[in-house]
Amino acid sequence: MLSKVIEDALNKQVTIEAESSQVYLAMASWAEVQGFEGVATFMYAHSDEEREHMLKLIKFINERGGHAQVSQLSAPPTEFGSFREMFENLFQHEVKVSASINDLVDISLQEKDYATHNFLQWYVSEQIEEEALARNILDKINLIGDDKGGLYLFDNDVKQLITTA
Ligand code: OFO
Repeated sequence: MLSKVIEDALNKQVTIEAESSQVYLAMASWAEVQGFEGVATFMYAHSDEEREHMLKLIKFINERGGHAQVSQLSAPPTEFGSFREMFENLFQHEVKVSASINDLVDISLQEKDYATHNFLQWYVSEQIEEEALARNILDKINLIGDDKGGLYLFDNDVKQLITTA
């Protein structure tokens, strides 16, 4: 059975994952409108992944006797300026998500809820991967700079970086 403190904290994370999904969906739509099909495909897939992260939390909360809440979400930006700005935004977003997962791990220890602590380890590993992926993409974008041909190739290649977690 979840304590109220843990249930509330997990529900806060449900909202964060749902908002992540919306942010990446907005990025996908922006990239698609700019004609960058590869980046759009990458972002649509990433948005789906975040929805999976949200669903995993919902199932866990309900399985443990809590009640997962579906709440109102804040609207993501609609413009992202450039690839660099957009992926920088994605990286910063993931850093914030990692901080919130770390807080959750901390709360689970304070509450001596070892089942939740164990469940959260999946998110801890996932965040390491997601931050590394975002950093890797940013490095590539920085190498390309403003080279149009390079951006075209990047758009083509980025689809291979789609993960399925
Ligand atoms: Fe991007 O890993 Fe969930 O939020």
